[in-house]
Amino acid sequence: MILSTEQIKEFNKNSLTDHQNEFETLQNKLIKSEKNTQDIVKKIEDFQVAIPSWALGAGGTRFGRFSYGGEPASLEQKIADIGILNALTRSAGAISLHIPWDIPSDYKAIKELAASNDITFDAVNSNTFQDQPSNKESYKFGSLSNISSAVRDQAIQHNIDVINIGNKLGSKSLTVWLADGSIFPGQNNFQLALQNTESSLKNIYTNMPLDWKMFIEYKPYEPNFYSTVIQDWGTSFMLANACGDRAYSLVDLGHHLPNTNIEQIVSTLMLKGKLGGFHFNDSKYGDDDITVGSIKPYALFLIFNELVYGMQNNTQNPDLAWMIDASHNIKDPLEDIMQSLEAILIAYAQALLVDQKKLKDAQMNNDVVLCQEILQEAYRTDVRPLVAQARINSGGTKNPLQAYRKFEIRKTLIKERGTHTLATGL
Ligand code: RM4
Ligand code: MN
Ligand code: MN
Repeated sequence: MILSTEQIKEFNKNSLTDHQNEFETLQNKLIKSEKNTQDIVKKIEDFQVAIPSWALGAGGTRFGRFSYGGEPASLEQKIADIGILNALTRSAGAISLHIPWDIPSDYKAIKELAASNDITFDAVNSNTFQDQPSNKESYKFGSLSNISSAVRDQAIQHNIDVINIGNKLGSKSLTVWLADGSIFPGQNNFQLALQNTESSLKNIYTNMPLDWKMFIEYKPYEPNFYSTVIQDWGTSFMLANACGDRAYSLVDLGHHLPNTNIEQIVSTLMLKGKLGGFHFNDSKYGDDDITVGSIKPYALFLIFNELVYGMQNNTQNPDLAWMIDASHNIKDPLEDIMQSLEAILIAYAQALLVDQKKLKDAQMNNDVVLCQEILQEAYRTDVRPLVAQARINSGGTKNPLQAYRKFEIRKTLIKERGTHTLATGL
């Protein structure tokens, strides 16, 4: 299903006057506080978030999975879904492939399909947390950290294969997330597991093309419940440093123990020029992978405040690879992703409103009350007209979710694909 520019323009027409009024009111308010609205809108327009190839079907838990009609059954259909998201939002201009769940069969055709949907290939993700039928060795007791060199070699080779696949598509980065760890005390020698992981990662690193980056993701627990080899940002940072200049840490919002100060982690990594990738989702208890901003929108804003500060001040840190890493158990995946995209752009826009200069002055005067006022002034501003304006400027819809329902996209997808398709992924 392809959405035409005319359809989108026609849809926007209905609410354009209301939108313009809302936008102008906000613009006038922001001018009074010396904010450059055009500049902010342009920044929102430029913000592109990759959609993972494994998040377009219904997700599940270990207790079950409730499928969704019209799920994409092939990589081609997944790209078509992201094409729809991108046409409506203009902020989902990339796909992040998970290998081996989504290995292209015809590279030329896949590249053309992606290009015709204005989609680029972002980081490729390796998978050494599941055994594949073609694997000789098992990852039951770890992959890059395994005590057996045969298992480690297989996992290293898989990552090299993933790099080669990504390279053919124009990807420029590899994300490594390891499930490696132990379920019971005494099961692993921590030092040996870490040493093995470091040497395996170094091996993969030397096999990356020179213009590639490696992102090392961390996570405190799950699927291992006692210890995880790359459990936190410190371990990821240490490993990235050991690998070299083009290795970075990756922050996934759900990969922290409850109440961790993620904004401070972001700030530290950016100061050290080592924050490379970012996975968005939200959670209440663990790696829940639910809709961005659905549980802790203020925390998301504080994180964005540090991201914006870092993007403006830390030239030592590269441009970040943004991705939504969420799972959709009971919502239409495309609607859920649009809600996440909206939450991301709202938090970004709010963070762009923070008066950095005033905040610094207030900090220098130890005016704690004023510091909080400055942050909350930005957070409490309804920035939705800025986000809508950015979308309209770049050819998207004023309200993607409304448009999606108005155009009855899910109904069309079910008609095209059937009710019982199944997407690859978790
Ligand atoms: C992990 C992690 C990775 C993702 C897998 C599917 O928990 O977040 O980024 O690739 O899930
Ligand atoms: Mn992740
Ligand atoms: Mn995760």
